Amino acid sequence: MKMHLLCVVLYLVVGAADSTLTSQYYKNLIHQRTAEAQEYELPKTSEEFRAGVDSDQINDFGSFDFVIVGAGAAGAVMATRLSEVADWKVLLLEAGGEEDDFNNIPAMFTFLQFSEMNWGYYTIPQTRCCQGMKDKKCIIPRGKLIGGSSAINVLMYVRGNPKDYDKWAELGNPGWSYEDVLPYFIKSENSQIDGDEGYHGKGGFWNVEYALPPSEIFPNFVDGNDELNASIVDYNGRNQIGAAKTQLNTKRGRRQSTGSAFLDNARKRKNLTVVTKALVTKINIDPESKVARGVEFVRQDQKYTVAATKEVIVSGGAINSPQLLMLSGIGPKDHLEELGIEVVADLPVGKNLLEHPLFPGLIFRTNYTIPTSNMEEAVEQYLDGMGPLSNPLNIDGIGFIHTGKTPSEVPTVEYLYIPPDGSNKSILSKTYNYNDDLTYNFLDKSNSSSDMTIYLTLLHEKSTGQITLQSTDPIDFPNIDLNMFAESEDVDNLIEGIEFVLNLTKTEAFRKIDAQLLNIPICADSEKYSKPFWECVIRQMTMTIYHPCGTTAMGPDETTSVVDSNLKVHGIDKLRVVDAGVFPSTISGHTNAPTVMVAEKISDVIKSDYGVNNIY
Ligand SMILES: Cc1cc2nc3c(=O)[nH]c(=O)nc-3n(C[C@H](O)[C@H](O)[C@H](O)COP(=O)(O)OP(=O)(O)OC[C@H]3O[C@@H](n4cnc5c(N)ncnc54)[C@H](O)[C@@H]3O)c2cc1C
Ligand SMILES: *[C@@H]1O[C@H](CO)[C@@H](O)[C@H](O)[C@H]1NC(C)=O
Ligand SMILES: *[C@@H]1O[C@H](CO)[C@@H](O)[C@H](O)[C@H]1NC(C)=O
Ligand SMILES: *[C@@H]1O[C@H](CO)[C@@H](O)[C@H](O)[C@H]1NC(C)=O
Ligand SMILES: *[C@@H]1O[C@H](CO)[C@@H](O)[C@H](O)[C@H]1NC(C)=O
Ligand SMILES: *[C@@H]1O[C@H](CO)[C@@H](O)[C@H](O)[C@H]1NC(C)=O
Ligand SMILES: CC(=O)N[C@H]1CO[C@H](CO)[C@@H](O)[C@@H]1O
Repeated sequence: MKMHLLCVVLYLVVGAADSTLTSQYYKNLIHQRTAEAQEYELPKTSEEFRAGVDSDQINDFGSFDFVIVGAGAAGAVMATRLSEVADWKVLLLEAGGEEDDFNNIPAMFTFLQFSEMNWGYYTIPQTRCCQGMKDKKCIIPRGKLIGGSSAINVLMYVRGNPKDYDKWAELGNPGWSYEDVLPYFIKSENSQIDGDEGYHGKGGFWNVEYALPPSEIFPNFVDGNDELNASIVDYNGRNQIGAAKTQLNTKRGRRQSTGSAFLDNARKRKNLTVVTKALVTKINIDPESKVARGVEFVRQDQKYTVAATKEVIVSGGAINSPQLLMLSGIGPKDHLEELGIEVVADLPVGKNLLEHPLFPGLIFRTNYTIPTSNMEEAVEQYLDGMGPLSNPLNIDGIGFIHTGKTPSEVPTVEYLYIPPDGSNKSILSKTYNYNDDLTYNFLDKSNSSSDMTIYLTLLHEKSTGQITLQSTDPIDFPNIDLNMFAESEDVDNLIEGIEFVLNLTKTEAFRKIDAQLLNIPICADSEKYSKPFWECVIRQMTMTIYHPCGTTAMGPDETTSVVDSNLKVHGIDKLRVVDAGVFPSTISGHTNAPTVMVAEKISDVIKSDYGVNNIY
């Protein structure tokens, strides 16, 4: 009995000391890494690989059944699923490093963009969009670590609309209708939410939950939508149009990248080799037979070649995969010849860059003020799986509407409700890359204790951009031309979205907190709040919601697509692209969950191709 009591006392003392230590550890970690981010200069090239690229000695890294390029949202899932097959040897090559306790804190996502976890891309100077950004360049963050962009993203779990996938199938891609892909969304998921029955998985690798606690003014969002007759929905369920609490890929308040959710379950397998800090510079393709034989990569100043006996799987993401393909001779003939690259396959690689524009210009002063909190409390709450550190951007609620005259179940615009969170927004404004005028005269005028923001995302943009090579040097960044708002229809749809948000904030529910639009101090040549005014503001202020896709689109036709419906590169054997680049058309959601779905599905296709039975 006495012994027992002693144990309890000891446990309590040691446990408490432990949690103080942990709490101190997190406070120091946040302090140090946020300070580093403030100072960090984004790189201009992948310079750390220079010596390896220049080395003229090639080492042999051996042979694997599958070589996967990139451990991102798709690559980590591919490696996890393919290494389930005991007699397959799988190699996963990742240019970045490991995740850590810092990137796992959801609210630190803005700081990750100013660290080695981000490749560091910007667009080339734009003419019709990004006009309010420094040098007219939008920032294009991309994860460079295990988990890829899913390790630095905002963690919103938004699958898109059933009709989006039916359209993929209609475009000539059998097997991609909603009915076909829904089982794969469900397979990955471990849902903690009260979603529609039949649409959610429990017991999958990937957790889905709500951030806790909701903002005190979340009910205003619900009531305001209700006044406009927008229903409350499970947007990943039966009906997407309406409003809802945000579903997040966190687990007890911590980030669930595909690295931690999927790959961590597989890394101890003997048949899976994961190599970090390895930049793949070329896919080796036999020019005669057009068969992919393996890849070349550089690591720690050394150059290697590795053979893939079954397949090379490129999962570098919608920006990097096109670059790697083009460096390897797969791309638009004219562009490759211009750079002196021998053409292996003439395909529209890098064209059809789709991206969801994000308009962050609607900030509202309210008479609600959030209670002050401090880092101490925030860390304690985080250790309990909740609180402000668990919520990436405090996007408490989201909604979907269809603008335009004809009703439709497919939304055109998404709105994201961000109540005041009291955070220091200085790093957020850095992620916008706004010029001094917009920074000082607009963003800096907002007060994060009392201002709420409603972001707008255009879901089905008509304008497309393009990825091209800047040079044949693999450490050079690709050229990213977003080309948003080339089509005026995109501007019109976004303006309707703005009108909807202004209507929403004039409801009784939002009048209760006296929501007033913060002054937008630009575009003074046009009458304030007229259509030309909004068009001008949109072209200045709109950034992206970080959803590039479509650059290696799937489809049956080699003039308009790069891969077939099994994601095999047209005309090349033993080579697939599996990442967000293969989306053939836009989706009404965010891109992470669909990318994971794509990888889940193709893993089964590959298993089936090689006669493996444990198919889902
Ligand atoms: C800041 C941010 C916020 C976002 N927020 C959300 C959100 O809230 N919800 C959502 O659904 N989506 C969000 N997204 C988008 C989502 O994360 C991506 O669509 C998704 O991760 C894309 O997966 P992918 O596999 O195509 O590419 P990635 O996840 O980017 O993976 C590519 C991987 O390949 C590696 N790689 C690339 N080239 C090479 C090479 N040559 N050699 C070796 N390795 C290489 C990269 O380092 C990376 O790890 C966000 C993205 C960002 C950047
Ligand atoms: C919402 O529906 C009610 C009842 O049908 C109707 O009276 C009201 O005008 C509608 N409001 C809006 C904004 O459409
Ligand atoms: C916000 O953070 C920046 C950068 O660390 C700092 O310069 C600024 O003073 C902070 N602002 C407030 C209001 O604390
Ligand atoms: C922000 O708003 C709060 C609450 O209204 C107020 O106390 C604070 O002084 C404001 N801060 C600034 C910088 O205006
Ligand atoms: C905004 O409200 C006005 C007045 O009720 C209505 O005519 C208009 O259609 C609404 N706009 C949108 C985009 O919902
Ligand atoms: C906010 O403004 C509304 C509308 O004017 C008013 O009814 C409410 O009492 C105000 N709340 C606070 C806290 O000032
Ligand atoms: C090719 C290869 O390395 N296969 C091994 C995969 O893992 C199983 C079980 O761990 C081994 O038995 C195989 O030899």
